[in-house]
Amino acid sequence: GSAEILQQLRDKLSPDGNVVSPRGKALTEEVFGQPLTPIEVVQRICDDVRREGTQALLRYGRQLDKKELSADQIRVPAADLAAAHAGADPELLQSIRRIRDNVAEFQSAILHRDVTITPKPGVTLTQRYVPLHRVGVCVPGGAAAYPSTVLMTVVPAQVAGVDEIAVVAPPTPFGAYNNDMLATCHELGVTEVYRMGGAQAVAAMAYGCDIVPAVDKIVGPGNLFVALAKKHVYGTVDIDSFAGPSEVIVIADETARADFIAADLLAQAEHSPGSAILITWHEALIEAVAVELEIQVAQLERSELTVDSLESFGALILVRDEQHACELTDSFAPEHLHIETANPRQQIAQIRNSGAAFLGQHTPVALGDYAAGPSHVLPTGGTCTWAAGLSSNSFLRSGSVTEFNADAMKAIAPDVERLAEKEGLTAHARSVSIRR
Ligand code: HSO
Ligand code: ZN
Repeated sequence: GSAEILQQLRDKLSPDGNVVSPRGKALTEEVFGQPLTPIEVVQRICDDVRREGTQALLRYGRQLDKKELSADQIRVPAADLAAAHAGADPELLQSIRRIRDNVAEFQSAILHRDVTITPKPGVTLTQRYVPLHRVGVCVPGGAAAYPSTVLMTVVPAQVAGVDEIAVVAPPTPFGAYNNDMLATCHELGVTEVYRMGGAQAVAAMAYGCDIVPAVDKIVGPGNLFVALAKKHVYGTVDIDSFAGPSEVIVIADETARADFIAADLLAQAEHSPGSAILITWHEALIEAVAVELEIQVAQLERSELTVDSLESFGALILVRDEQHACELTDSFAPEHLHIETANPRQQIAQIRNSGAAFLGQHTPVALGDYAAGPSHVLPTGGTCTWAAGLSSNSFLRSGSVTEFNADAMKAIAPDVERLAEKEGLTAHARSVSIRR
């Protein structure tokens, strides 16, 4: 039945971001002396960092990240950033500069611009957009290094005109000690980089402490604890959407190449956990892709993890027709949608929900992950029905500006007075009538 398939697929589509590794579970039990849920753990950490500031930040770094750092070792020294840059592969730096230009060009073009209207003589109404003053960017550093995440968060923020950008990464070889990540920060002109991760880093940026001044918004991906901490501090600061484990749905027809599709599914599964689903109405493609998956997976570097991920969160789905494929995709609202058909615009027109869409066989998702221009920080787990991916506009807030002249004020006054009287707010009414 359709409902049953939907449920099965939903389970596949969202690798469970709520699972804490056995190691993580044992560790938090050791630190807190009792079994706590991830939400409880995050609450404790955030409350402690808010109350005790730097001391709690250092303590949790020591206990959870197993890294003994003193207060003056948390911030990466300017000399270390410069050294990482000086020692970086020159070709990597050239790629980073080209990618920065691609991202900046797109993110500038989509930036909201102030809108002013004059609906009546003597009235001007403006919606203006102002950049946030100070933002914090979380860069992961557990399973792999992500210089690309620095590009996909920092460049949109810079384009928006954010004054101060703080980058935090856990004190690991893939995190704050990763040369490529540090070199990328330096290349982009980021001078504030901190060796801290997890919920404690999020709390430190939200509440501020001796080491890190408080920010206005925290963005960027992270593990479950980072995500829960961002939710916890929302309201004190703004946050971006919930970016959990990565997902892709590939829609393909008889014109698609099985080897390309297999490569696309594997690229997503490689995130492990990463969910990778093919939906097609061309029956022969299912078998062809399955064969290709077998061949290609053996050649990959992270092949074991990738196979695990594919087995748990992968699927090859045969549907009746094109329309069915589009409906199914829409109801899952995937983070990434890749349409490999003869005329992908025909399908995308029927699909409302996807964090980012990639059209045609020459547009693998990896182009967007690394270089095209739109940010790769995207809503996952079906949240793109209400959330948008990160962009330069995520770093603006809007406000209105209203101005009336005397005649225009007198013209609108009766309506204002009438409503104010109805609400029993006579001082409101009087602030208008006194001017007539
Ligand atoms: N697919 C990830 C982004 C990424 N891929 C970074 C490789 N590096 C989330 O959109
Ligand atoms: Zn990716």
